Amino acid sequence: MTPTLYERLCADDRRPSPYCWRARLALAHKGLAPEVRAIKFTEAERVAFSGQGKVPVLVDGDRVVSDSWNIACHLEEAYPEAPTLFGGAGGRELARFLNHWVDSRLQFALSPILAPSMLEIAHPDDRAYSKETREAKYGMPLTELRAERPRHMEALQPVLEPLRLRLAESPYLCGTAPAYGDYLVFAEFQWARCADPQDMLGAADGAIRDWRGRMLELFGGLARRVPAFDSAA
Ligand SMILES: N[C@@H](CCC(=O)N[C@@H](CS)C(=O)NCC(=O)O)C(=O)O
Repeated sequence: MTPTLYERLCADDRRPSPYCWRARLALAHKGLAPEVRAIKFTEAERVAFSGQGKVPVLVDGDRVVSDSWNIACHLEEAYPEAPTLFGGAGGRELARFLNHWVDSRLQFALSPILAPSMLEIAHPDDRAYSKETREAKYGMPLTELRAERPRHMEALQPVLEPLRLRLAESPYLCGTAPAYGDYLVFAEFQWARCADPQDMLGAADGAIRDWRGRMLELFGGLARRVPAFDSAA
């Protein structure tokens, strides 16, 4: 039975949510092509059956799984014959650590850069909600946050350093082939690529750029073929 994935919908059919990209890529890694149902921020009631209001939500047979990490763990357990996402118990623990690093460092650094762009690509029905919640989060109008972009781009630089070092020595974060650790990190760049016309990477980031290009080609160009800005190709 085909699984169903609920994910975020923005204007012009954009799908920027990094959490949802983690799930999309994890499903593809397991050879699964879900039916995707995209919902607006103001349609949280459509996933209320999962006991919460956020996406991604996966419905796989009689299982309803919310939270991208829970989805990855479910897929690893439910599809043991398909390629592994974590490479064993130790790999899973390390991926969980990376999940926390991405959420608390990489995403934390990207969020103030991307928040004003997210308002620009918000679905028309979600604009008021997006403006109100994001301005409350940052404590300032998003126009003022945009003016601080150079400072936030500078703050992003040390956060990218572990990626520069790792990708200078290996084609993928997880080694010779991509796995969940790659999807965790790549999903953040895919978020940026879907939301913002300016590339987040600079002159020092050749190795990250090359890896991002390889990630865009995976699974028949799954991530490349969605509406996005070409500057981050
Ligand atoms: N820890 C969750 C976070 C999920 C999450 O925050 N999803 C966003 C995707 S856009 C969401 O639904 N936000 C709802 C909101 O901000 O109102 C995960 O890893 O899946």
